[in-house]
Amino acid sequence: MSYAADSSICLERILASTDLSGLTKKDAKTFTQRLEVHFPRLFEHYTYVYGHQYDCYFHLQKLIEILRDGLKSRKPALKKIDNERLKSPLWYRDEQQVGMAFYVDLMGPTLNDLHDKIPYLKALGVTYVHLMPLYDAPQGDSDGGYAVSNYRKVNPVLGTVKDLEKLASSLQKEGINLVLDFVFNHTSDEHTWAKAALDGDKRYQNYYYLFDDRTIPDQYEETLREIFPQVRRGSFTFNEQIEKWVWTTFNSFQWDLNYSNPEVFNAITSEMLFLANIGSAALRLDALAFIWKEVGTNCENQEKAHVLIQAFNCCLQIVAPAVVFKSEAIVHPDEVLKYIDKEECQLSYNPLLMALLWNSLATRKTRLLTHSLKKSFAISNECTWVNYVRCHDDIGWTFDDAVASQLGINPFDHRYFLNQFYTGRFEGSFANGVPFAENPSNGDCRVCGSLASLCGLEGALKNDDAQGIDEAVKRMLLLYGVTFSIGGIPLLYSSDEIGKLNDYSYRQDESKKHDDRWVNRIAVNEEDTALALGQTAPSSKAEVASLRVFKGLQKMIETRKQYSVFGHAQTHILDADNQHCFVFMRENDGGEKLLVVCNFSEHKQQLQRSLLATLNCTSTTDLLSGETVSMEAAPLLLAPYQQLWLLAN
Ligand code: OTU
Repeated sequence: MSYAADSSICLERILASTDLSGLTKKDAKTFTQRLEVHFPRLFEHYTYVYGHQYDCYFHLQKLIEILRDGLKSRKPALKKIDNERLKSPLWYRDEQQVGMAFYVDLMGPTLNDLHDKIPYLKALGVTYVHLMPLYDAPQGDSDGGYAVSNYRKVNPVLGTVKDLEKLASSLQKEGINLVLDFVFNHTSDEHTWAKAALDGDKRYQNYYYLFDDRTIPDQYEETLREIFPQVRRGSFTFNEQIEKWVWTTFNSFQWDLNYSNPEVFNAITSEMLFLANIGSAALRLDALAFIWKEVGTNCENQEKAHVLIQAFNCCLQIVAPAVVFKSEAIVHPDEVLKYIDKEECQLSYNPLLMALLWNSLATRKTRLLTHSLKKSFAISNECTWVNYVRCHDDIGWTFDDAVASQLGINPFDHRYFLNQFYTGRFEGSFANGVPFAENPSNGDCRVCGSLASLCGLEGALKNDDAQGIDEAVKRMLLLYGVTFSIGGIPLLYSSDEIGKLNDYSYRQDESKKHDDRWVNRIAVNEEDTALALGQTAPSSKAEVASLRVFKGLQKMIETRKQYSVFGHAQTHILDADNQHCFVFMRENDGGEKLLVVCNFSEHKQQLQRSLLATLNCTSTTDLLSGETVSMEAAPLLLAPYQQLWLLAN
């Protein structure tokens, strides 16, 4: 019998014994209608993962009750947004979208203070705000909030759930979407589930991966990757209280949830719906690659991880269809692509673009960028990239080794070079980064640092080197310029917009000093915003540079919003006849065409003007300088680090 037939009988039975009397008539109707559309898929996914367990249908029935309760507690204002979004679901492809991610305490410092920061966000053109995890978490080290003790409680230092809801609706009124983290691979060891497990409750012990001895952990560890080898080796932590080994992919206080238990799927769905019902437009699926474990594999990107995420997506479609998923898979480019689908994650971080922009800046060469993006940039029309330059984490060099090898680049040596370059150990490097997660066994390493410090501003200011300062600012604008124009939602990382330098104060903080990612988690204070908004005049070379960065970004964002070709359009990555230049074309259904040409070197470059023929027009304007560029035969000239946004006239 086909799945479709099975699922309709199953749905009929479930509905016959599900009490919908607590729902309004309208909600009951909406609920059953949406179930008719989405239950077949949910059923297929759920039974694929849990069908072999004797109590699968019991849990499926319970899940439907959780969805019912989720819809019941969804506020009317959010239901209205659901209906609007159902009519125009692809809002995220729009050229108007510009994101920013920040920590509440580093920007607020409380949720209520953030209301006053809305003018700042608007001045920059931000329409999407990702608040870094703000849930209740252990005191001291909580992995920057990624160890959640209670999804339904805001960290009291930052405010309350009420404050968060209030902020969500204020942002919404200003046309700004709220994005929240859905940290569902693990909870903190202080979550009530973990506490019950520690008290010996078997039911909750089954929420996690606990082992009596090293036999099974040893089997898994043969093929696992170590995520934070500097802090702790391996992926398991021995817990004295219960005398068991706990699966902890990240820190020892972050316990991996056991998704082979359908009760965990249900419980987490309930938490997810709570977050959706706060009023978020998107949920960032943290560490989604790790949620399914399979012995003999690296336990990343497993098929069932995809099936589970699709099942979560079905649940969201039924209860909160306005909400979309953003994939945070910082993995091999081929694996990144597999999460991107209308029925899985509509949005995805673009770690390949991020890493290769930095690569091009270090090498002054663009062939790895060009070849890699030719292979991996195209995604479904119904989805979009979230393009970023820096974030709260380290930079991992996640390019495809096969593409590198084809170009004669030894991937291992090249990663070594990049780490040396960005940590300033390579002679002539402009960067001031900090090494992260250096693995003594295999030489792996990643890099931390702020945009400005990695682009050379820190060193240039120290040496009072005017040309160095100028180049650093240009590098920052070049990297962001690509994210604004290549296709997708650009996501600014707060403090980049005013080019702030590394903050080394974490080294004096006991709860932070072992985690160098804190070097790029930087406060944006009142002086910074006043300077950016022109309320105070710059009084140092550093401030002059900051202001240049802010104004430069502001101008590019403004420009992006004026032309629909920056929104939903095809992207063609082109071959440039100059190894220092990166070139791509955007083209939309309305016939608008944009050619973007970037110079990744500190020297002037030239390109054959015949490149402009791809625009198929008589003249073109560089939207950044406002200058008309002629189509005549002389070569096209680019100043150091210059980019051109050439619109066909
Ligand atoms: C994420 O990152 C968060 O961004 C980190 O801040 C957290 O520490 C971590 O999850 C745990 O919650 O390994 O080095 O895609 O790159 O999920 C960062 C795989 C990480 C990982 C990513 C993870």
